[in-house]
Amino acid sequence: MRTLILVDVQNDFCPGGALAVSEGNAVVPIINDIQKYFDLVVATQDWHPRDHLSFAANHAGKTPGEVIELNGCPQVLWPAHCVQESEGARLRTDLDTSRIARIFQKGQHREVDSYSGFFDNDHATATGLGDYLHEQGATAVYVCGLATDYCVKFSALDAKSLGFETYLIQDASRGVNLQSGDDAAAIEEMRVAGVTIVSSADIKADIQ
Ligand code: VGL
Ligand code: ZN
Repeated sequence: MRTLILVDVQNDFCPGGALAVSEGNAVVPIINDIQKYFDLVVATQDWHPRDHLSFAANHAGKTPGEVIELNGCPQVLWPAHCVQESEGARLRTDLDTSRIARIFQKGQHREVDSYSGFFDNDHATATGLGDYLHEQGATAVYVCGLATDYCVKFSALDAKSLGFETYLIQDASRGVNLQSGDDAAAIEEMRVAGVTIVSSADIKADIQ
């Protein structure tokens, strides 16, 4: 059973948004084009309270890009983004949402970030996505969206460690690239962990 996981295809991660990913909007038509090849489509949504401690503005004297320690974990500080109920937190309006069976929100706990769609960064709290996919009989999981070097990567690594046959759809994802090359390094990290790297063209060719 093939499942597509759409990671954080939200306004704030696209050009003009608070934490814009270069060409973030370019993933939308690619994703719209491939959804029909999957038995199940789910999405994740970064969904932070305004006082979230991953926001630089919530730490005196800190600026985005700095790294602090949060609950014993290194935490990159970000511009305020994907604040619950804000326009920036909405899924892109050009994303076809008609086949999305469920949306899993993450990053709601003020004191811990949640890059993965499956767990908070400290792995203490699950979002329910893993149990849901197991209940639905998902075996192969295809991950794409924003951003390759953060939420897409951690979602794919968790999918793999939960026992799913895991794929990254490379051209349907884009990276933040705080440092240039972060996206390529993330792809290599996923590959080494056993994630298979594919393109949207592979998906169409396989099933048609
Ligand atoms: C993300 C940084 C902070 C992502 C979310 O969706 O990749 N990155 N929050
Ligand atoms: Zn976030």
